Amino acid sequence: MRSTTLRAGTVAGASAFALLLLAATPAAAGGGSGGSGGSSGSTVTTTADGGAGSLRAAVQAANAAGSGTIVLSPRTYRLALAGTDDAAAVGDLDVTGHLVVEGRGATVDAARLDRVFDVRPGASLTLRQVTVTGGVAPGQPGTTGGASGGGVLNAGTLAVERSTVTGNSAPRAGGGIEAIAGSTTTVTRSTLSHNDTGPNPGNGGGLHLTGAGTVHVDRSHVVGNTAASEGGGLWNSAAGTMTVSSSTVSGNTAGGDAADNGGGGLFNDGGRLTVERSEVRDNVADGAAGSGGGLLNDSGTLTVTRTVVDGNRATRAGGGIEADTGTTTLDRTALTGNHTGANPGNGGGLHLTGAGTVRIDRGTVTGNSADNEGGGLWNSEPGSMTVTRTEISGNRAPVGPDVFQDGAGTSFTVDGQRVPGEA
Ligand SMILES: [Ca+2]
Ligand SMILES: [Ca+2]
Repeated sequence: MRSTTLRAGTVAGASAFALLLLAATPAAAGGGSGGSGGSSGSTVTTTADGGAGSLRAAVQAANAAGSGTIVLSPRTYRLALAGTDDAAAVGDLDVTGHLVVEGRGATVDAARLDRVFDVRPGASLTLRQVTVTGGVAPGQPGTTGGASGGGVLNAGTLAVERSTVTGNSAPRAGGGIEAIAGSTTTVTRSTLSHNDTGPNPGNGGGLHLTGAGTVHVDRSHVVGNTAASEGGGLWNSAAGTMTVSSSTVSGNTAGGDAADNGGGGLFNDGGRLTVERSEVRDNVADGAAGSGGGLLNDSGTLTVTRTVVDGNRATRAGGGIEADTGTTTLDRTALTGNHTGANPGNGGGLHLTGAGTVRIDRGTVTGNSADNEGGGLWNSEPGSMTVTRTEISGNRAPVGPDVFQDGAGTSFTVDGQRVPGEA
């Protein structure tokens, strides 16, 4: 599903993308260096929220100086000043310069007063060894960043390194992190866990990208997040580029009821999503007609390489992967032990809806099950599905236990042999 809110963000973001990128790139390099010339090095001496020696005062000082590095200690810094602003005086910690937070095991808890960090356009934030928790996104859907980004809202450049974003909420999108148009987000050796989003509409429990931006998730864990509609773990926009490498996406849930809702682990809303050398396990699309327990590619370009998609389940179709038109490519990827059922329960491993293209090469499709048709792979009547050099065995379904071609379709081949259609 593409809500009006999300579409509006995409259109507005596309025009601003180039300008923001130009503004953000040189500055980001300075910020990433840990604060060079003109930076303000602030020592935080109290966990109190506000006043001399506080985290809030240090953020404000770095904003005033244009850049800075803040060093914390392994204690909990709990926000206590309610209110909404973009100057770090109250509520979330707004970053307007180039800030590095060396957490050294610190926790920053927004105590559900606001989100935790707000990276403003053109600004940059690097979080190292920080736990970000207790954030709730303020505002209304339909405004820029409104009701989005419970832990962090990123309109600039965000690097999350060896950190944890956990237990944050957003009504619209991005329970853990919301990245908006023109932003760059990297999550490295970090964990996004137990964040949630919804119900308005509720996309991207762990992380959500609106509009034209770039997200890299590397050597990280996306675990136990929940979205009311789409992308329990991660959600990529129509104009977005998202890459997930050497990471685990597991135990996430998407609850949307429509056939094009779901994507328990990851949802691609028409953009470019690449998943490589990763594991997508035990995610669920549990809405009434929820689809794509592991991944849902809604009319975009999905490439999955050297990845295990295992133990995911969906109510309607595509226990492992749901492809809804678009192009889906699996290379040296295992679809194992995924399940779909019972409404209607087609395509336990992978299901293609509509006139899309699926290519599977050098993979395995084993031990998947469907309550109705195509325990392993299910191809739509107008769809094209080309499978080569892949083991397909031990899948279960009442009709077409391993493979199923719907109706009069003629474009499902396994090593060049056409799979005959069934009504
Ligand atoms: Ca703010
Ligand atoms: Ca604020």
